[in-house]
Amino acid sequence: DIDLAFVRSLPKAELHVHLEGTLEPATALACARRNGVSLPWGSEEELRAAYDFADLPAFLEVLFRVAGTLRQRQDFFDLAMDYLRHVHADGVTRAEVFVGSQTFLDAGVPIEVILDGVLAAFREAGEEWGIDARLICTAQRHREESTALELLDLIEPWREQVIGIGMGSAERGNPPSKFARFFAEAQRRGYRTTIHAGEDAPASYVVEALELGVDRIDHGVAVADDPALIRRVADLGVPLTMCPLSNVALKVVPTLAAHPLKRLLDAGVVVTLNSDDPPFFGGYVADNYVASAAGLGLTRAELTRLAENSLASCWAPS
Ligand code: ES4
Ligand code: ZN
Repeated sequence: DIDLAFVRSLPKAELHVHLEGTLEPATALACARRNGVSLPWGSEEELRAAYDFADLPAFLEVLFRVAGTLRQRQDFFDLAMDYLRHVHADGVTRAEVFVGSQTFLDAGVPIEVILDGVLAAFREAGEEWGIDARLICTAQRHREESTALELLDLIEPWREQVIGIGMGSAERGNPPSKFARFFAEAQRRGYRTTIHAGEDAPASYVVEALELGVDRIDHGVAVADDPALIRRVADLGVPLTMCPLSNVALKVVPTLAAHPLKRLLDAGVVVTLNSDDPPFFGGYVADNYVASAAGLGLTRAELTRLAENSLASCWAPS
């Protein structure tokens, strides 16, 4: 009896969403045309047909290609407004949003075009809808650590408008320990930190992530494979920003019924539900609540707890 109306009625935060991963197929094609960027997909149907991913690396290849169509300040502004309009209607009152600038910097987009476009939309959405949107700058782990450190220097003029630093991209072979100096430097500069861990790699990557002293763990699916780690994450109270529809789409779990989020919640872990890259994985944050409830038999009380966890796990002051 869990319907979208009930989930929408719950005040909630979204803490794991990649802004470039919210780009809808039709918008991407329009950006490509307007900005003179060539894509291997000519129509919305062709593009949607490419959203059939074998694994995380296969998805990232498509994502970085699609995200490469964003070039102008207006593209970033519109993308952020479209995302915030959507989740405001879904009952999201606070959002802490990842922006992976390195993809755009590679294409020659200046950092101020990216950050000023996004931040202007966050301000306007706050004024229009009362939603509190904050920026988390993410670095990509398939690159050298030095490039992540360069990103910290590049965003220095925006330090007061950046709530934290995160890290994504191809997990296996790029363990958290590769970025020990980067995370120490981000923390020294006063940022909160998070890292994708235990999505496409084993529990040992989550152990390494905890050793970095991060404030949240993105995904953390593999925590469920290690009873001692479940206890440690629960005792530390480090939130997991889980993304069930993403995990099914990228074959991290076979079905929603097999997702460990309920088991972790029952064990006292601070589990939150999020969308990751909504149009790529078949749903926004409210859809993740509804689908998880259907797959795992979650009660209204459990969904309420998940929403409360999300608000309690925000970095921005309430
Ligand atoms: C990701 Cl770098 C990045 N962007 C979007 N989704 C992701 N999942 C893992 N890394
Ligand atoms: Zn993610």
